[in-house]
Amino acid sequence: MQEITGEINSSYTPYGEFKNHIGEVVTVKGTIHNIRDMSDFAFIILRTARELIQCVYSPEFSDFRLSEDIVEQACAKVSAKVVQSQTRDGSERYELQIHNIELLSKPADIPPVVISKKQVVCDLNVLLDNRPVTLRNPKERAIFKIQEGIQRGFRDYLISKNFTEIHSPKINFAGAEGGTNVFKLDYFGKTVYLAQSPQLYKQALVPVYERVFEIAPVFRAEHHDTSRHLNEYISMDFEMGFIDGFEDIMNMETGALKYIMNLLKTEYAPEVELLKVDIPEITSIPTIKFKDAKALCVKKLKNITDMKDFEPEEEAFLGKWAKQQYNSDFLFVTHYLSKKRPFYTMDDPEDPEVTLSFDLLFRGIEITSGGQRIHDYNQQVEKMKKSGMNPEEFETYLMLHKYGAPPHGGLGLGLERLTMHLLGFKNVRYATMFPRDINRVTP
Ligand code: AMO
Repeated sequence: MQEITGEINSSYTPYGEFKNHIGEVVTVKGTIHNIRDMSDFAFIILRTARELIQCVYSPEFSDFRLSEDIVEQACAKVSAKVVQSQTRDGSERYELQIHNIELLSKPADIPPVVISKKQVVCDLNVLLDNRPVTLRNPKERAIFKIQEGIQRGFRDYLISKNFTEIHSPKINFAGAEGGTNVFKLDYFGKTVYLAQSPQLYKQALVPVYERVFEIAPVFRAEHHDTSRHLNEYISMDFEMGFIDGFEDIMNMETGALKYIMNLLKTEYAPEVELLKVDIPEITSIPTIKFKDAKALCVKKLKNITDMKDFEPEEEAFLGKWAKQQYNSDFLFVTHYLSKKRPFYTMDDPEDPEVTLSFDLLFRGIEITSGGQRIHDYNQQVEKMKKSGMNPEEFETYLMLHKYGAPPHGGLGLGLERLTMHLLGFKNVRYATMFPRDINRVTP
């Protein structure tokens, strides 16, 4: 009988560890990423979980001989002697002189797109159509390693601030954000909706845990094909109770972003280097009220027709303005118009035309919406009625208010949007592993 002990025999040897094995023959498992045959010797690049390891084949190193079976994308167990050498700039590196290659599997065909060069060069649709393969390219996979770092930073930071991680249902009785962009679903003869956000549930959990967060997919039936909208995206949400004002939410987000950027610089340095990521320096984030930001846009830009919200050009302009004025890649815009914010948003008691809400712009695009919520039952029922909603349909949501809730607020941060702007992409699909948009549900 084979005993399963839970011990994992790792196939991954980080490159840095080779320095402890100079002169020894080591075994590394990986995929043959690239073969460069130089007639009397060859470079064989092995792709492991996070690295490319250069191995050198020469008939002088051992009795092992390369054969036609050894092709790119074959998986192999390579035994090689670690020899210290130097790169052209004089820094130290380790050369793996191949003693043997044991093939573990062989591909049935060559990849449809060249993935073994530095960059995958093809049209966005071809890149996405072949995602399972194009993601193997080191630069492509680095994007989503960075994305892992962002989520991990968000999670670690919030846990350190006593938040509880939750998972709210994605099949719901109503859309949380209002509007028409909800996906309807036939649920055993009843109409239900895919979650637009965890809003109603994260609020319900404030009287339970005070501080909660969730990182999960949400669904928006966006009918238009834009470079920044997806139909399914990952929302990083938090909600916190006993706040003194919505500034507490902005402070928590600023702290989380600082932590995330630092984590990327340290623990994701190889990917940051590979993708030449321009990590923003955050000390503090400036804020501007919506009406003042609008006035700036009206002064500087032509043809502004919508006075209740921003067009993408206005956000782009405000991004540049924040950079020039405050040397900041981020800008909080606060006090959005009441008419433009969802029913759960608290109006400013000093000016009920506006709300205690904010958006965060990063390099000129909205990545976050948030604010203080209504916690008083009568006030919430009143606002729902004003918004044309039937409070009776929201009975379970209103339990939160009816049975006592602290002043609270929170935010939602779009993971793909943040990744997109951090990496300088023009289209959010580059920052989405398997995008879902109006034209795409595969792969
Ligand atoms: P909102 O609807 O503004 O707010 O969404 C919050 C953030 O989610 C991202 N986002 C999107 N990303 C990709 N594709 C989309 N279609 C898309 N729609 C939104 C953006 C946006 O800033 N419940 C509130 C948050 C809160 O107040 O807690 C909400 O969902 O980055």
